[in-house]
Amino acid sequence: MVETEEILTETEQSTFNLKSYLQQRKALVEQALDRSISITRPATIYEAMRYSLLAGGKRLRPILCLATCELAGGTIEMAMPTACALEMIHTMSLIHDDLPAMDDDDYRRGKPTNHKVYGEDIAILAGDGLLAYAFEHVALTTKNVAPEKILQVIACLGRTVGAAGLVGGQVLDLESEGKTDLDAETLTFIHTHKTGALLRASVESGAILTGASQTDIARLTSYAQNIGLAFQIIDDILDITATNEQLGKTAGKDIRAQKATYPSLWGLEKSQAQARQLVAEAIAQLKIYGDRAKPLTAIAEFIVTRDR
Ligand code: GRG
Repeated sequence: MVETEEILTETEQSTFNLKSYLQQRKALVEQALDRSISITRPATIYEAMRYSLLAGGKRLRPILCLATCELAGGTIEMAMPTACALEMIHTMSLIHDDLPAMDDDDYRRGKPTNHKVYGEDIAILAGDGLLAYAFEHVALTTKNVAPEKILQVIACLGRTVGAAGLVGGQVLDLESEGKTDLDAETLTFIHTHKTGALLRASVESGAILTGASQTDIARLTSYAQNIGLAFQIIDDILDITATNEQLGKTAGKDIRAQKATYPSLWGLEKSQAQARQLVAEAIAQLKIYGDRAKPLTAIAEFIVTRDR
């Protein structure tokens, strides 16, 4: 078991400026996303795709991919197409999750949801368009990476979005609606698939692109699995403690829907402690990389301290 206090104190003492790092990386990602899709005919679908893709958000998944690629000896340029694809996939999952047939929400990233602006039919197709384009974008625009590594990344993304990943997690989530007696194992299954899988792929793909060894990929994947679960626990906590304005989406939905969450199973305090422990375990995986791991270490810390 890792000593949480010891690791967090070390991180706090580091001189790494996470705020400016995140701002700078986010700006690079936003620029690349803006360039990735232009409006052509039929304009409606391209506008709907761009509406959600460029609506903001923390850009955590692309930033994780870029940071892992750099840690493993690669460059931002090598990873940017995959980073953009991860954000396209994430955005499509938000568009579909917000649909009336799914979580039914009107508000996302501080704006009306895609179907509220473009209608359900176009919102479904905007999600489909983003999903398909994510794969095309990686295949066509990745430079200075061996073709077999690009193929591996494409396979990793496919596994992540399908029934073994996001789709499977979403199905179990839908089937669990109204069940207040959900056990921790089922809840963890839902979240490792629905939320954790894409965070894991963000880190794994960044490492794959550089030709990292299986040992490094396994170590970095373990980091990602821990932060993925911690991310969801904090998401559940923020749903209770934060405002609509803070989150840019509707807060308090889980309690209103009587949904089983980590805080409903364990309470707020134990959930917070569990998230901190997971982050400590994640950071422990990075120790071997020394200063090169500062960005990933600081991002893990950000996951438990974030307020939106
Ligand atoms: C992938 C084919 C395919 C279908 C989608 C709808 C669905 C299947 C899955 C739902 C996935 C989902 C919405 C999970 C929730 C993940 C989560 C915690 C999102 C919030 O992420 P943030 O806080 O959001 O990073 P921003 O807006 O900052 O990017």
